[in-house]
Amino acid sequence: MQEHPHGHVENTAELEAFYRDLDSMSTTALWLLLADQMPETPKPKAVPFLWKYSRIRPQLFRAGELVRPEQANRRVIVLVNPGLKEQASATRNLNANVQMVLPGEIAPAHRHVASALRFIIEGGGAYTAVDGEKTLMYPGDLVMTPNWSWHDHGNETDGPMIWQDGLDMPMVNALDAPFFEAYTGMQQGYTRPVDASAREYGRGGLKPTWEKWDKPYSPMLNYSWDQTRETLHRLAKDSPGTPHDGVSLEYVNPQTGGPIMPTIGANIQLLRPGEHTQAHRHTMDVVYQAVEGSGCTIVNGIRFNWEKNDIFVIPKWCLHEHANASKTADACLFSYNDAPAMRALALYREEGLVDNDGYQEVNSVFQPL
Ligand code: GTQ
Ligand code: FE2
Repeated sequence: MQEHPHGHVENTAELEAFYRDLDSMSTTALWLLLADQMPETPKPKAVPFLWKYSRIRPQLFRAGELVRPEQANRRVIVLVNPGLKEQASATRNLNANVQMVLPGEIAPAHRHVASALRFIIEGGGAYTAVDGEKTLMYPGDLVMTPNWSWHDHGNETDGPMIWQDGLDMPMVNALDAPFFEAYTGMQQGYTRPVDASAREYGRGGLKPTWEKWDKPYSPMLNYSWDQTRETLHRLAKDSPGTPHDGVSLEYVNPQTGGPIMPTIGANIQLLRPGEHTQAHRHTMDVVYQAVEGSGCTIVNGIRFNWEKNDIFVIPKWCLHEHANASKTADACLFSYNDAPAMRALALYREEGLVDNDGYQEVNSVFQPL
């Protein structure tokens, strides 16, 4: 490698004066910026990080005493990556938030161009409504709230309902394209039967011929945990999976076989007892939530131990490998990513670690806050 891949200009008094003159006319010299702005490989400001669910949960209940969704719009705790304090998000392109709706509450209807998904953590039977259809939510369900769809949440059960929200809001804002609209009234009109889309599109390989769906995202509102889990565990019995992610399945749009939304993709993966995957890296941000079992993920040489419901992030181009801590039980990880957006822009890259049989050296263990 050259010593200065971006070139190098030795500073002089004349150049200093030149830079000041450029600055005074709101310009600058590219050679001052090049090393920073065109690094040879991605240098994310975001850091690999993990939030313990056991620490987040009590704060959600505190928020439950302090604010109601009728005032706050959404009772949501935002996971802030220490490298991204200014934009207050979990990764450069994705928000990872945790939301709670208590019995009797309604989070009022609105829409925005930021796309969202929900991964259900606790409770059972509260609803999210999207464009006229309600779905009842249970732990492990993946619920979609795509770009510009009306949505409200309500809890008519007698227990709290908690889920993770994943949004592409930071990406939408980086592109200066946010729009938001509040609905007139708390709840939208419900025009379709509860969970209609799951009945129409939720049978792999069959879809109704009369439904004309031309939106750029999946018509499925809820990918139920029952079906996901059954498929995952069935495949894990006799499929090799991938060397980097174990038995990893993508949630897909049944119309296209492609990702569920144009900007956000989602996966569920299973690590078999004792399984330890090889390290790779890619140009997507990934937010993980542990769903079953326990294990660790090694990111850039740091070991992140996780157990059920913990949330952790892997920023772009960070080497990572996963290991199931148990020799007898499966471990499952849900994740979502910005790969569909990166692929659409021809920015997606991926590579495996070849040294040391694909395993990183572990230098430290992450200490959660
Ligand atoms: O539930 O509609 O975490 O609009 C952030 C923005 C949740 C929601 C978030 C939102 C929502
Ligand atoms: Fe929303």
